[in-house]
Amino acid sequence: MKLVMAIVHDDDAHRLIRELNSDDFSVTKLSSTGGFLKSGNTTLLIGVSKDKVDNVLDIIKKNCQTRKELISITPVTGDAGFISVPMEVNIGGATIFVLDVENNYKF
Ligand code: 2BA
Repeated sequence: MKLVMAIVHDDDAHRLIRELNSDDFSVTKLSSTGGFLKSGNTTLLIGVSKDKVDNVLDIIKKNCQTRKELISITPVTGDAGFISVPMEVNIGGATIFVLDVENNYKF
């Protein structure tokens, strides 16, 4: 068995969960926060048999878009005092980790 851990944009999460559930995949949704942007994102835990991993990855790929966001990085000193410098950040459609599951119990 494998555990697919997918970090996705909040705006994609609802549709993605619906698509996964409609294909009979169980999903646990965790509210998470990106360490860099410090804004909310969604982490999904999906336990699946090894042969279904590609199926899950396809569904995630189809339902998650890449985005660009403008952020202000650490202020620097300018003539008018501290100014913030805008920086464009590419946020991936989904960041995915696939882990081996040693055991899976349900009590
Ligand atoms: P954040 O940490 O808020 O990062 C958001 C986006 O900011 C990242 O998009 C990346 O494009 C950029 N970024 C992150 N760290 C950076 C840095 N030190 N310098 C410049 N730009 C930086 P993604 O790579 O698509 O990541 C989206 C979210 O997925 C991340 O949100 C984080 O919550 C998670 N994530 C990404 N890679 C991870 C990893 N290796 N381990 C754990 N979580 C990860």
